Amino acid sequence: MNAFVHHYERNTTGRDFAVGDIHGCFRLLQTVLDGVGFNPEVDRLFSVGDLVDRGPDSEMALEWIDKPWFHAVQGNHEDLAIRYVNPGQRDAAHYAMNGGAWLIGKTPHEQQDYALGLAALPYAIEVETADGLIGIVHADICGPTWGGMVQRFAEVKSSNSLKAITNMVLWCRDRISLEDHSGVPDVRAVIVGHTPLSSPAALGNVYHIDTGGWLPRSGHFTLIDLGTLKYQSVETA
Ligand SMILES: [Mn+2]
Repeated sequence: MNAFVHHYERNTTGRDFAVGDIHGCFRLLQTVLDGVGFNPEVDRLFSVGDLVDRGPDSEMALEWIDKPWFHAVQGNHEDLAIRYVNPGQRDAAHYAMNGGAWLIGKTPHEQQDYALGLAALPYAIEVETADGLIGIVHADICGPTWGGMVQRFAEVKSSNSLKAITNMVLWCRDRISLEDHSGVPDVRAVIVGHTPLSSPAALGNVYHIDTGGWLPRSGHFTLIDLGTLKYQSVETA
């Protein structure tokens, strides 16, 4: 195990859920959690990343990351935010086009705080469940197996070798666009977001749960119960 991959033991007292891309809709997400009777004392919520950009509450991201029951991986929008704050990579026009106006408008000190907080998130999370290990990444795993990806993360020696992995993990859409049903053999399931769908879709044991909760009118948040792998769609409009 390493800083890029976080591991969680089985939750023996409550439920575990994962949710698709949040994109600055934390208040809406809270109403969804209320809708399933989420109990922060015993339940846990895992996020496939893309906490920020586009929606109205992106500045609440650090507050949510601090919640003891909320555990997120980085998405490509965390990557965009971190890169925007890095002086050598700053491209305000590009980031604004991708929903980053909320961060562009902050002071340099505040921007630094957000970049550090988002960069502390892992790229992958694994959760023990009664029926086996479940992996969570933003877009897709890197390589054919979960264990192989974790091993590659552990062997990272340079920013280039990290980037070779995160290019896949944060950005890749091949599995969904090619309708690849081959799945991931060494885990019970993998949960991903990144590509908004009208309803959640399992390709083999890879569950795509981003139903565009942040999209006005057309979207809604989907939760997946990691115990049962059943979806819970909560209408909030
Ligand atoms: Mn994304």
